[in-house]
Amino acid sequence: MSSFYLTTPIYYASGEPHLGHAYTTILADVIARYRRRAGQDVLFLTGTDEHGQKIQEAAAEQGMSPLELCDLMAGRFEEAWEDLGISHDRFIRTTEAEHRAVVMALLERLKDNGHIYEAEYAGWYSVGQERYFTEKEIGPDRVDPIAGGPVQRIREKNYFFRMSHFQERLVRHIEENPEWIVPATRRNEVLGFLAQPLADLSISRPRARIHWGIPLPWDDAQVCYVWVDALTNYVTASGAIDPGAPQEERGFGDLRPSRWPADVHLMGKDILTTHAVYWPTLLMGADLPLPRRILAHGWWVVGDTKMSKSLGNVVDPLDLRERFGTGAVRWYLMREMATGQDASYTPDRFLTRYDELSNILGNLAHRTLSMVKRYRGGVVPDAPSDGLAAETGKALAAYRESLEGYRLHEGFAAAMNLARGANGFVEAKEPWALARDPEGGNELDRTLATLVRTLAILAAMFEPVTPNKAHKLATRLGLDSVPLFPELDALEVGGRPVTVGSPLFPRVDPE
Ligand code: ME8
Repeated sequence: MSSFYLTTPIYYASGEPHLGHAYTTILADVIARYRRRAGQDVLFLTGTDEHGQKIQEAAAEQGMSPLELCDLMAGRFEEAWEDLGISHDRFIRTTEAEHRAVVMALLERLKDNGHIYEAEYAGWYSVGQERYFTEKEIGPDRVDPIAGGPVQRIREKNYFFRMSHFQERLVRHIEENPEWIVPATRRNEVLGFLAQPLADLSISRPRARIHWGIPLPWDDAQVCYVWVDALTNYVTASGAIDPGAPQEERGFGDLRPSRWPADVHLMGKDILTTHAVYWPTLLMGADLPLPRRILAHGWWVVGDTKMSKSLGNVVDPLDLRERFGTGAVRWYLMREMATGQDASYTPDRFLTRYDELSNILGNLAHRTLSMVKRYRGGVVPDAPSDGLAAETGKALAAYRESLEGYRLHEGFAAAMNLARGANGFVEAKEPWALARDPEGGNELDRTLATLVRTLAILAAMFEPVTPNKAHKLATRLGLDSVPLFPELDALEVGGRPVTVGSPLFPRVDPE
């Protein structure tokens, strides 16, 4: 069985989960579910980023210890993911002992390889992004260029990683692997950034200023820079490094069988540089293989302003879920955003997308099941079910290609189009007229069997995005479970008892 390892960012434990976090995590979940459904052995990792100045300050503001705050917030993220149907295999917290040991092993490795040196440093630091920016990046107003927050002038002794040493190798890697960073606009952004000389990376902070972090193995007065700590989570969870083993046997690279390298790191475009520049150069420095792909998606905005805690316009996905259900939130997020581009949340668009589920897919299921009940006593006729064979084949191929190419919005558009086409098939066949026609029996059997078969295929196509509803649909069709993709060809629908049930996506009052 082939394996697939995918990751989301680990979210800062300083704030509540919001729609943006939900988007990336649902995106990962959809891909994970699709891959499992296609027969792969998946490792799906998410978690929380728990060290650094941001957390230290947030905890102090709330009168808690940093770990108390992290325990609380990690719990909030885990609950949110449970409510949104996330099927992660591992939730990592950077305060775990295993992670701490792996970070220390990695730092030691970088040092042994001669890539670390000590120096005095002065620069502009954004606590919001937990990173330094150049004069040019912060501009005359001196704000962090990503979220517009404040930056502070810091001068102190740090240890540095010779990131500059890997610049050429990184550029070559990006040029030789055009699909390594997707979409292409993001890849060009990184290449643009790398057209300038790359500075070395400060990888530590004096403990006197920031105590909340992992100590450097060789200098207890310094803690590891939080991004180096955080990025390493992907390796920790892969099992590539056994921190308990002696240094020579720690299994960097290919010594220890593990899930490393990741097949894809998913993230928002805000943290592309850290993933596409810091992370691969750190891996090169530690002689570890690079992840196979980096996907940076766009930004959810509200109306036309960025969603942000300070603006107070953060959309709470759990609130939407309470009113419309988990499937509706997941569907909206996946269907509405073209992977890679920005998208705007508006209640109107949310309702429009919900209506698709209700009026097209839900309606197809309801009318099909009702007709099987009314005309055939609730048992699917044992007749050829090939009425929509060409449409189905085409839709499935487009869907699979889109999901494998991370164009999920296109894949789900193809799935919804198939449902739309099947509704058209109902109108064209007029089963109600066939039922009245003494000669219409065979044609009616064929029509109903075709519709049930199409719904079974739609259950498989919708399972990654609306898992609960897809399972419900499969049960109503008389199936034991949602079929896997390799099972679809041989699927028999005839003779199965169906249940009509209440609408899968009930109509809602737009108010
Ligand atoms: O950056 N639209 O954590 P974070 C789309 N701890 N996606 C959004 C979004 C929005 N408006 N807002 C947030 C960190 N996201 C670090 C990551 S990884 C080693 C360390 C999503 O809590 C998106 O995935 O600020 C973005 O990259 C991430 O949340 C940032 O989460």
